[in-house]
Amino acid sequence: MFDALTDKFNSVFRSLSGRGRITEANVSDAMREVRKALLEADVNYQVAKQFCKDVRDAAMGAEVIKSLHPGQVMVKIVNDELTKLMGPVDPKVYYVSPGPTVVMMAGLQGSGKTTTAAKLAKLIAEKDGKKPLLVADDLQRPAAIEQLCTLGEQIGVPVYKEDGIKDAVKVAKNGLRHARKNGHDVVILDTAGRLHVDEEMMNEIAAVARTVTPHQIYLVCDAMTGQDAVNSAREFNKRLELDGVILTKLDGDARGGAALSMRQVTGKPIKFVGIGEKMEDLEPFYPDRMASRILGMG
Ligand SMILES: Nc1nc2c(ncn2[C@@H]2O[C@H](COP(=O)(O)OP(=O)(O)O)[C@@H](O)[C@H]2O)c(=O)[nH]1
Ligand SMILES: [Mg+2]
Repeated sequence: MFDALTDKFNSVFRSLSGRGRITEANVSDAMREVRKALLEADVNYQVAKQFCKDVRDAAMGAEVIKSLHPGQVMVKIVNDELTKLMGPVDPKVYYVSPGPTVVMMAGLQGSGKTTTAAKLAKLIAEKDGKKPLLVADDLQRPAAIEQLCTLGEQIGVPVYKEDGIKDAVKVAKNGLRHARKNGHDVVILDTAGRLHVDEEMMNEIAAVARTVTPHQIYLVCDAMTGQDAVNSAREFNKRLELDGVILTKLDGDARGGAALSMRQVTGKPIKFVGIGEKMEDLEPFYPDRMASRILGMG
């Protein structure tokens, strides 16, 4: 994960530690290298620029230049700034009482909504002792319903579905009713995505959201698509009251641009990350742990 960035940071720190004394110019050179590395990692341009400025300011404030161990001081500063960049975030799922708590998944096609809906159901059933119901509300492709049913079976969570119906608002409403009747305290709605943000998809998902008024809306984004993920998140955020982002496929993301830019560009935190295809491959997101991992200390 993010190997190129880790290597680059480490070589920058090494170059600072290797000197007996460093100058302000050395720090500036180092930050130029860091900025280049961030841009190569597909971090948003403004975010990279601001990040480097913040690190430089903090470094001057901390008098890295006079320090006996400038490399170490810089590691700490960069670690803190990376943590700030991605946080703060509260990765808890909040439940309403009386339930059911309604959680809606939104996102582009292929981003991992269906998989993540099931992963999340498993997580909250096991960790929070909840009794979730998955609702198959992606009615665009028949295979989508089947896919959710297969996953539901695998994790032992029931799936509400209606075959041969195209009205996502109606199925969402009926799903909610079914949950109430059957004592489910959480409802997780899987919805339809498109390949790109378009009006039809946004209208449908906004209509579902208006009808069932979800308590939490998570946007599912594919980390491997880098800045495209961040830009589409910005579009979704204009239309839906997002509570946070679930960044999937982090296991296949060598660069890290989406993880590092998401919070700053969209204003929404990453709440969970997907780190594989298996049902247990969903983790709460902790900015400080991610920062340490990026710096090769995790
Ligand atoms: N490696 C990896 N694959 C994932 C992850 N999340 C989802 N996938 C895969 O991405 C593909 C699309 O996922 P799907 O849930 O069908 O996306 P949807 O169209 O948004 O519902 C599937 O093959 C999933 O197994 C993840 O965190 N890591
Ligand atoms: Mg799907």
